[in-house]
Amino acid sequence: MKVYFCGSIRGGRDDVHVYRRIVHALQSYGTVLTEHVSSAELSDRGENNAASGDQAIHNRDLDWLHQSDVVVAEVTQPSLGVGYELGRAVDMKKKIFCLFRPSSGRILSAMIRGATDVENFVVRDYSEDEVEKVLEQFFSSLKN
Ligand code: 6IA
Repeated sequence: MKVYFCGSIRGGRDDVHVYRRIVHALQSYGTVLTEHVSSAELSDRGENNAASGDQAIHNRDLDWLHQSDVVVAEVTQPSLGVGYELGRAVDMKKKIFCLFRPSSGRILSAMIRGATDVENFVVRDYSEDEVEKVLEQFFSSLKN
C-alpha cells in the first residue's frame, strides 16, 4: 500500500511533531511517499525558493499522488498546498482521510469539512494521543 501524507510546510510548521507521529504510525500500513513532510529539518522557508524548484516539487508530488492508494492529511494547520493536494486527490478518486484537532481552537474550512459527502472523503476530529487508534480504525475500515 502506498500512502501519500499531506501536512503544512509553508503554511507553518507548528504541528510537525504531530506529522512525525502520524508518519511513524502510517509506516506500519505501507510506504509513505512523502515522509519529508514530517522532517523537523524542513522549515517553512527552506533553502530553495526558485520557481523552477517549486515546479519540480509540484510535479514530483503530483506524480506521487497519482501513484498513491490512500491520501492521509493533517489539516489542523491551514495550508494552501494541502488544500490543493486534497482537491486534486478528489479528482483522482483517491481514498482520503483528513485529521483535524478541535483543541487547536480553529474551525476547519467548509471546503474540507463539507467534502465529507464526497465518496471516499472522511474527516475525523481527534486529539493527538489518539493518532494511532484513529489510523487503525481507518485502515481496518478499508479492508471491508
Ligand atoms: O503550501 P504548503 O507548503 O503548506 O503545502 C504543503 C504540502 O505541499 C505538503 O503536503 C507537501 O506534500 C507539498 N509540498 C509543499 N512544499 C513541498 C516541498 N518542499 N517538498 C515536498 N512537498 C512539498 C518545499 C520546501 C521549501 C520550503 C523549500
